[in-house]
Amino acid sequence: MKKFLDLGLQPLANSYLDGKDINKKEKKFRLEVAFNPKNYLVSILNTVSKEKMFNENYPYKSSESLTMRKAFKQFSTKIKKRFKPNSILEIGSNDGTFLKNFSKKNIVGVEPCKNLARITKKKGYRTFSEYWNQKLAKKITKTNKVDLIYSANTLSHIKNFSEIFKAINLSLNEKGILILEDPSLLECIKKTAYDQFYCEHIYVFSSISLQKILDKYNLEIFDIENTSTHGGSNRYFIKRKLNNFLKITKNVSKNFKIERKNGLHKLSTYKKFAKKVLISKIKLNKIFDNLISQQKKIIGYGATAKSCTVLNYCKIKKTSIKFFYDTTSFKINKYLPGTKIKIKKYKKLTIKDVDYVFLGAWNFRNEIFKKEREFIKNGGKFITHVPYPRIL
Ligand code: DWN
Repeated sequence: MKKFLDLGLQPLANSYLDGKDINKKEKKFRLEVAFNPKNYLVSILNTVSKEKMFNENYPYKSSESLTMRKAFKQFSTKIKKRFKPNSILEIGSNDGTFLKNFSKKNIVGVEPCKNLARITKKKGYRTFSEYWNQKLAKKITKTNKVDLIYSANTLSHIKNFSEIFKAINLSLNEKGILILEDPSLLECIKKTAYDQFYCEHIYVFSSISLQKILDKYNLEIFDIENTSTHGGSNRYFIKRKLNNFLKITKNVSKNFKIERKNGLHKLSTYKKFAKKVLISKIKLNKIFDNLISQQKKIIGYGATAKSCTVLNYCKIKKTSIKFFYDTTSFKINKYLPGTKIKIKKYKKLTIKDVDYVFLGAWNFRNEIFKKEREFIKNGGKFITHVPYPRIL
């Protein structure tokens, strides 16, 4: 493993603090990112146990953004049309934003965070509130293997992917399809989106690295879609190597080629990226310093896991950002880890209350700008750090 980036001491990204805990010492870890020249995998070096991150207090709900609700709905329609699966398993079903687009008898969810699993169970969907592994795979699919397994923004969170793929191989029909969706390493590098790295994002995959992993489990990518979700993601369509019924599309070789052209197989690319990250930090600090010297009122929008990395790495303090707005019930009236900036229940932005807004949820910029068009029309401004720090 070749270390190329040090994002400093970081708290756990989704560990929002209660008011009573604000003076307690937080657990921190060194967020370092490395490249493996053998399998091209990019991963963080120091990991946190899954139980500390994904438990009954997990605050992130996919349903909080219209963009995600729409994306899952549209993709569900596509799946039904293209693959006509009779049985589906979703690994990491969160609060059921994808799952609810299917009939209750056709889909099963796996979600270790009990607070989220409870939401889908209440709606009548069969949900196993456990970590995905071979034991669970045997329990769920003992008699009937499934036609399709879908997992979005989950594989990147699991250190031991060997167990994941072994469990998938146990559960999937011979002609079954596995669809994985995760942030694209290429987009992360292109956009200097270093905030894709935090405790939960153990890996940020490229298609060339994912195929190297899949080789070990006799699986192969037969199609790839590049999507705009979460700042640029890849949707990988995967089959068993022995299944010759599905042809490998040109998108696969196209993605491999583009990634190699952009040097995702070379350490030098990541070293260049690390230099850009440092420049990004300096520029973002300059923007904040300048606005603060003019006594502008700055707040944050979207208390994301990603913003934990940015704020702690750039050492942006609670004196710089008054508070964050967020729509998620689990986050409201809590404090951001590390910086201890308060999170308030979302209210429409007005120029009377705010001058500048730091876009924590930059990946939902279009949705947010649409919602806040009055604020923008009246001269309200946003601060973003992606693809480079600037005022919008
Ligand atoms: O992989 C992960 C992704 C999918 O979700 C997890 N490890 C954790 C989480 O990461 P994140 O917190 O960076 O995700 P989002 O989806 O960028 O978070 C958006 C946040 O912004 C949510 O807390 C909801 C909030 N929000 C808001 O308050 N108003 C979002 C929108 C669109 C809004 O209009």
